[in-house]
Amino acid sequence: MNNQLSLHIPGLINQIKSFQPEQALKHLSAQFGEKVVFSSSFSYEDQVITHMIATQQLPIQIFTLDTGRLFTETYSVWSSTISRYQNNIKAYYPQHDLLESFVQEKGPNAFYESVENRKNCCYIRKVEPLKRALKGNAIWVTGLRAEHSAARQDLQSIEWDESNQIIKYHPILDWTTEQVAAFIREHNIPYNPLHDKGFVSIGCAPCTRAIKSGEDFRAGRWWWEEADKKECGLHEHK
Ligand code: ADX
Ligand code: SF4
Repeated sequence: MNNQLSLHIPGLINQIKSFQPEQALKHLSAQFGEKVVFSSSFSYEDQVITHMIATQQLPIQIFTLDTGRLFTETYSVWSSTISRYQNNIKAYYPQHDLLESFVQEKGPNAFYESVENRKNCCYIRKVEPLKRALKGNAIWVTGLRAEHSAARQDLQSIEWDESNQIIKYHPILDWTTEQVAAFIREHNIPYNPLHDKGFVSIGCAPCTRAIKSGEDFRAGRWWWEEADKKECGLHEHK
């Protein structure tokens, strides 16, 4: 932690500790202006945060990482979100030269063949574009929730991201699934219909499946890999 930005963390934790997520987002954007950005994968959680940002007209740039392999349903909820909120959602894409040579060399579904291929695909389609999206910003808002995995239980709602040199803020880290669902219902927020079909954590289509009741929330992500390999590099702690 040698970046000047990280010095804000203790003060911020103190300032927002009694705030609801809506108020905290407002407070952070008042303090850091347009240097607060929010990454949305149009998940249940992300839709809650988009609603909070849009209805308060906060100057927080919402962005998504379009891997090119998302579910059709994800593109539909992206579209209905723009219609509902009339907001601007910036899409980041993989660098075409990196992707072209990767697919040329390894084939379109190389992620099933090895963890190395899978991590390279995630790097090209998500991590590298994420780095461009975060560059020069101060706060990265995410929809991470503690319930999603054991590794996420220990997160703090405000934390320092060493690899991206940015402050991360997870406004609904401690919300339960029921709280998220109730908020979505109450405000009639558009959401990904796959959530009604057993999909909990939704990423790219070839790498996500529905889970059975009682299974770990992230069991449907990269299900063919061992649990300790399942991280895509967006969030370092997993
Ligand atoms: S991942 O690391 O496994 O891919 P997960 O799907 O749990 O992440 O989502 C956690 C948070 O990461 C989301 O709430 C969102 O902030 C961010 N995120 C994940 N995927 C994307 C994406 N494709 N575009 C933008 N943000 C994303
Ligand atoms: Fe590639 Fe699958 Fe990672 Fe998406 S989740 S970037 S398709 S390996």
